[in-house]
Amino acid sequence: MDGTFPSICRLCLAYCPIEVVVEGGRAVRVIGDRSGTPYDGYTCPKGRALPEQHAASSRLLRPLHRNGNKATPLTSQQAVDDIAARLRSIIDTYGPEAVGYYIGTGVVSNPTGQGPGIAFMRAIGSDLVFSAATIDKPGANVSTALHGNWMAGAHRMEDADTWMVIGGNPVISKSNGAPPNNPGVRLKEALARGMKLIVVDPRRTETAKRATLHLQIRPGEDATLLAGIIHVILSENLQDQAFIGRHAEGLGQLRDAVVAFTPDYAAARAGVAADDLTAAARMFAAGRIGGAVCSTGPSFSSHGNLSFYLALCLNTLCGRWARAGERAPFPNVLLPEYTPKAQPFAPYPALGSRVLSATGLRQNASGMPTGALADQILSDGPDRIRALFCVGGNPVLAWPDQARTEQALARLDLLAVFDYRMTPTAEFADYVIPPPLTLEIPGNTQMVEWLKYIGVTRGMSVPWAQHSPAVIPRPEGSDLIDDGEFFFRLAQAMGLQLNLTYVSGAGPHLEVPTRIVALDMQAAPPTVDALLEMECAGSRIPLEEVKRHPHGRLFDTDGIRVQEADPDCAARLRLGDPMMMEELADILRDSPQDDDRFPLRLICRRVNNFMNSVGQELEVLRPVGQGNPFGLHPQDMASHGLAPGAEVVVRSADGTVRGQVQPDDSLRPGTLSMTHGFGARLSGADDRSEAGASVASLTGVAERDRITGMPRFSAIPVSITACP
Ligand SMILES: Nc1nc2c(c(=O)[nH]1)N[C@H]1C(S)=C(S)[C@@H](COP(=O)(O)OP(=O)(O)OC[C@H]3O[C@@H](n4cnc5c(=O)[nH]c(N)nc54)[C@H](O)[C@@H]3O)O[C@H]1N2
Ligand SMILES: Nc1nc2c(c(=O)[nH]1)N[C@H]1C(S)=C(S)[C@@H](COP(=O)(O)OP(=O)(O)OC[C@H]3O[C@@H](n4cnc5c(=O)[nH]c(N)nc54)[C@H](O)[C@@H]3O)O[C@H]1N2
Ligand code: SF4
Ligand SMILES: [Mo]
Repeated sequence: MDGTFPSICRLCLAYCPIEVVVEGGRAVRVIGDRSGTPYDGYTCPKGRALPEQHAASSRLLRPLHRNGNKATPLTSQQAVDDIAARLRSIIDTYGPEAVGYYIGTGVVSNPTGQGPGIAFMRAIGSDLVFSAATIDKPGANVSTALHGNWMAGAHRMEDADTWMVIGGNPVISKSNGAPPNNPGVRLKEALARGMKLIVVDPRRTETAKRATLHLQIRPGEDATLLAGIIHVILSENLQDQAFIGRHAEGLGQLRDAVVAFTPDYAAARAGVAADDLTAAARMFAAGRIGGAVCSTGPSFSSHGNLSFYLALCLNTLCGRWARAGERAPFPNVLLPEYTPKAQPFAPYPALGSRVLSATGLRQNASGMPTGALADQILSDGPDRIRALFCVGGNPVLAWPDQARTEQALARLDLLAVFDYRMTPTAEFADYVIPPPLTLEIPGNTQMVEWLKYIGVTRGMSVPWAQHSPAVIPRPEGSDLIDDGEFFFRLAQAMGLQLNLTYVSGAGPHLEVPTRIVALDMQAAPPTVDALLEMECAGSRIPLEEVKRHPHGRLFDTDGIRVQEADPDCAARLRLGDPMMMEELADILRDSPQDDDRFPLRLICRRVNNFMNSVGQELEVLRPVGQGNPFGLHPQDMASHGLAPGAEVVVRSADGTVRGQVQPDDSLRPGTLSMTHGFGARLSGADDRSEAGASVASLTGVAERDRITGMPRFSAIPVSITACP
């Protein structure tokens, strides 16, 4: 049916409300929904390219079986039956632990599919479920475990007097650091009302340009800088002693651990002015409401857990948590009703019991360490992974050490990739299973709310919800299968029972008890609509009610106030976790060494046209021939004798890439900036330089975080030389 339909863009976690113009059963145009949503009609180039994404000639419309270089189409039922047979034989020979599952960022587009997939893994008896969370910000959940959580949630930026964003650029990423609903405008409003914004970033980003104070840090020194800020707050007695006295412990240990991080020492190491560091500490400690939020910058550049932990300590020292009587900062709408209480949830173990034999790394509060997944495939241990489901991910470009990733994928007995296009990862697959795309399936905004469980101060902080039915039919003659239906049919073919689990919380801190739903395995596969219904059963506002507002709605929060702490609550937030304090002491011991071979530091940056590797295939987002030029400060261009647009080779200890260099005066001198997600596979004969330079081939696994296995994706020592 033709017309203009309200819907939700689900390409990134902002979930912007959109209107889709449909002609002849095809989406022809996407515009922002201006009907008074809290997004004010915002869209980005990716969202406006949804019509091209859906109609792209590169899109896969039926499953493929690949054998060597030959790819043969097959029906979705054949794919299910073939994979069931091969999996049965692998499990019979090696046991269920030979099967792994990797959840990539693509599942953001249809989160319902993961319930059946994870239930399938449980049904076969394998706990080897990995996700991109452990190569993103695993420190978010690990630090929450070590520090404890606050049951009412953190302060909202919309109310804040003072705000600090550490290594994030929410104006572009719509992620950590500002609300996802049009973050640029939300920041502008907050600043206009007088909020002070501190941004810590080696680059003068779109967010840093708005900052009251920008600390242009030397990459990799966030923990040093934060320890310095805490030093100033404690030595000037700026902390909220009443809050700490009632709700926290370990102040003495933290105070001792930061003694050596004087403003002079910390600022010199972090490459900022000592006066600016002191000013940042005073600015952050002033005012009643505020928050410090870490994002990928500190996570990627080493000591990620510690940086996230120190940011939590900073919030606790200054009492940046919602108090009794205040409005609940994250009022659930499509999540269940719960009671936000002004009390701590005590720290809990950051490490699980499951040890991966290849690396000795353990499951952590963010999940299985994806940074060690390739090792698990290349291992000869008893828990070697031989079959992998890769759902909505692109390991070749996203995991560290690209050559090693490719070696691992090539070694698998069975690789099933769930993707709508032939990525460099899909080129290694035995089966490629394409799903329908967002405009062809229903969806709702529960996912955006759910983000609050990943670390703190994230997710939607206004009571917004929207549901969208499918707005266009699937392409004629296609045989597409969504992830949920696939795993249901696979379980049916293997005679397994699937039980879905719905968790509302972080670790053991649950807002409501976990719900388990047993699927009827004799019935037809649950549709995406049915899975959405199951997910939202028990939501504070019934899904039926949300559906009555096709353009979405801000639901009221009357009466949702933060409650007093339980009178017998003895839980305390922990400021001086011993493992973290020890890591802080390590930082004092090993000061950074300059390496003449690699005088520059590579940092990563996201851009508006791409969502990780998504969007590369569309000409509207990436005109023919346009790669990912490297950014270098004009001063460094000059000292290397490079002209704008020069062809260069960038080298790290782990690899080499070629590309063009462009001057970028927003960078801290001494850094080189690249955008990830570009590039082709390394093993393969043809020249694919038009795919751009792959950052993954410059990264290695030598410096994985010892707790999470988080690889180094930033602050990587590199050199640059002109091509002859
Ligand atoms: N060097 C370097 N490495 C990095 C990063 C970096 O900045 N630099 N970033 C890290 C971070 S933060 C992350 S989260 C990871 C990301 O790691 P991945 O999630 O593995 O990588 P993506 O490129 O996001 O892959 C998403 C895939 O999902 C597919 N997809 C899109 N929509 C759908 C859908 O509806 N269904 C299905 N089944 N598939 C779909 C896309 O085509 C794409 O191939 O990479 C990490 N790796
Ligand atoms: N348009 C767009 N949006 C996206 C994505 C995308 O690819 N494109 N990806 C999505 C994903 S998977 C994620 S995880 C989020 C990530 O969201 P963000 O974390 O906001 O990611 P970036 O925008 O790359 O911002 C990271 C910043 O860290 C800085 N940085 C690098 N090294 C350091 C360091 O050592 N210390 C400090 N303090 N800063 C450092 C970089 O200069 C950069 O500005 O974005 C999501 N949203
Ligand atoms: S920011 Fe862009 S990609 Fe993300 S949901 Fe909004 S329109 Fe879509
Ligand atoms: Mo990410």
